Amino acid sequence: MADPAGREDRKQEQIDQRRVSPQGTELTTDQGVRVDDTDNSLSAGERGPSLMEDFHLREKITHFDHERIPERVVHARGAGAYGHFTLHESLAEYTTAEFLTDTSLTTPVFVRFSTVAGSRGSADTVRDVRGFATKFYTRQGNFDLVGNNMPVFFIQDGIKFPDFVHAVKPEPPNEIPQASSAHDTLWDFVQLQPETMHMMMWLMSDRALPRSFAMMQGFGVHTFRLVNAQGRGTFVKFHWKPRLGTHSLAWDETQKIAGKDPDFNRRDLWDRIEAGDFPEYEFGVQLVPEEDEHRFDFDLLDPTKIIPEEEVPVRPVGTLVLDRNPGNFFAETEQVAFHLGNVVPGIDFSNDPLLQARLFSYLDTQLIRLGGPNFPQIPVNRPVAPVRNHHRDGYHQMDVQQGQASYHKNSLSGGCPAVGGEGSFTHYPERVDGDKIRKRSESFADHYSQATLFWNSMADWEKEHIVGAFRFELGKCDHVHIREGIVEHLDHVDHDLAVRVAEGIGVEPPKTPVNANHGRTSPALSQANTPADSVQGRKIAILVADGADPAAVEMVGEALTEAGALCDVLAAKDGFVQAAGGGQVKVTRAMPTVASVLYDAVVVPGGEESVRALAQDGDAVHFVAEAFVHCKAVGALDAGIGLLERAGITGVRFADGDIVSDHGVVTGEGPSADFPDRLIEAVAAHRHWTRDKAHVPA
Ligand code: HDD
Repeated sequence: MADPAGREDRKQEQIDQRRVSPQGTELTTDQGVRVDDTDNSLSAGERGPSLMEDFHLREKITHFDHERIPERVVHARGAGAYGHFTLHESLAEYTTAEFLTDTSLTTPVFVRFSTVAGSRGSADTVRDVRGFATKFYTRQGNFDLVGNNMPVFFIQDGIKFPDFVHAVKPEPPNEIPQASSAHDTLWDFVQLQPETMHMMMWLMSDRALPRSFAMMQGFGVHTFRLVNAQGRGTFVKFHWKPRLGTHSLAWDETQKIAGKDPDFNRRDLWDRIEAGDFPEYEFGVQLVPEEDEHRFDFDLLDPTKIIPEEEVPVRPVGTLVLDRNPGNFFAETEQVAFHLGNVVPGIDFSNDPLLQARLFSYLDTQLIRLGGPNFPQIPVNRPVAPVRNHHRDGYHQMDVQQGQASYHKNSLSGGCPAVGGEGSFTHYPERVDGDKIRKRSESFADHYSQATLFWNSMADWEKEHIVGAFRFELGKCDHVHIREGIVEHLDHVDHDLAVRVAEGIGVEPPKTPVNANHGRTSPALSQANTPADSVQGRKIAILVADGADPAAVEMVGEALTEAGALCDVLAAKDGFVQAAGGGQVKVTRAMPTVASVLYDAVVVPGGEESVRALAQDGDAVHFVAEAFVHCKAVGALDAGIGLLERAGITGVRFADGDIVSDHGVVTGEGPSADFPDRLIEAVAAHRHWTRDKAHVPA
């Protein structure tokens, strides 16, 4: 059935049927008996003991006692949203999956983004991989693409997953540190398991610090297989590319946000959707014919390798838009259950040993997490395709199954449900033979070439951030042999990298390179090459005090809002400030309730008196200095330039009659209609990483 917007959304209807609203209702027990008092226990006299007979008290407390379920063993912290997937180009040549072949369909989806290592209550902005899991509610059943924001993984074989997770999680004696890889056990694991090196390069890069879930790539990681109507298989890697480009926070900023607003990414996702600024991603595929399986200098089955986009281009075929927030975090985001084994006809697996282990793990973990085998009946997990089988009973059975026969084959229900009709899932009949062995394939042995490729592809500022991250993380390791071990591995990746890291952590730098750098690059890997042309959803702070220039506040606010950004006028106190020349300027937030790290840019409008007051306010001076150090766009008009000087900003050119935009610092004198445009350009560029900032204390 079509929804008012004219697109199919069976999933939304299905969820809506289960929504429970308190509007216009009376409080009842779980048995539907109306309650007269839920504030006072039943007691023997006003000051007497409570009575066992109080069934309402006991029911209320019992339910409360059982409200928590185990958090996910990894990816515990997450945020989700509904949306829809549309296909622009049919992949019928490669697959029979209807949602990838019929361009007239709109497929409802639920996406959950997550961090990996931290607990449910940990901060959003930690250095970590982000999960990017998508449930497509297709007409042929659910397809789950359970990916990450990095295209490779730490290990090659799933049997190592418990070891890896034990190493990265807080250490056993004291459960420290929370949601952080900067500790001995993780790096001990890494130095003894060099297949991790490629992923560690990604983890130490800015990819681990996304500005927004709407500015994050997604990857299916493994090589999967598409199967077409003739039964022909084609290897495939799945990609998500954000319309807003891939952008990251500064490391120092992430740590401060973790205290100021631990829900930073979650809030950003929620607010964007509420504001109608819907996160959007392009869905792309890299296709490799089966006869080309061995044409690469790595094994397609090795999940620590990418197929460089320059070798096999990503073919954009569809769009994902997230346009609806869930109505209840627990019911939807917490209870959603992804499983790599949820595939539809036309999509199949490869023999990647990590993928194969995952096929076991997801179903298994949901049994304990969601309390039994009927979790697929939870509204967010129910497919929109009809479910008919002989599964029966179990904890929390929601369906009232009819009929005498709960077995196949039967004659009592007319042989139904029947099997093997058109559109059934048929496993790809890949021929497999070999000895029963425990042995890693030789084709998985090169652990460094692609780590080098990643390093070579980085801009200088990205390299600086990576070196800084290694120094920070290894600097937190108490055991010198672990630091030394990592430097040794880094020398296999790149000599310069190893030397720079070693110099920061008190380890003897390697004298000569272990091996020559192969010199290859893949420009697609660098965030320097990502789209940076939109201010959509960017947050701008405008600092004012009594005497602010109201025309400048209005000009900047209107232009940026028009361009899609969100502007907050900040002052020492909430309410209003007096405008220069009379009138008032409305304050959106009091400065002590926010911080520069929660904004993408700061602007100081003119007004002599206002700027004099701001210059005496440590919060305001720090606000500007910190935004500058975090390489954000900084704007100032007229007297406002004085606050930039007061904040110690030097080394960039300021306005001298004309508007000047220098490394994202945009200044202007006199009334100028061009100022907002230059500011918008500076904000859209995201960050001005090459700015000289070491001299500014913040
Ligand atoms: Fe996993 C959750 C992604 C390897 C076992 N994984 C989980 C989630 C994501 C990923 C996004 C969160 C899903 C959600 O939002 O509910 N996992 C990956 C990727 C991997 C990967 C991209 C490598 C390519 N995972 C992996 C391995 C195993 C697991 C090798 C075990 C053998 N993953 C799990 C799990 C989780 C999980 C224990 C925890 C909670 C859950 O499944 O539902 O089964």
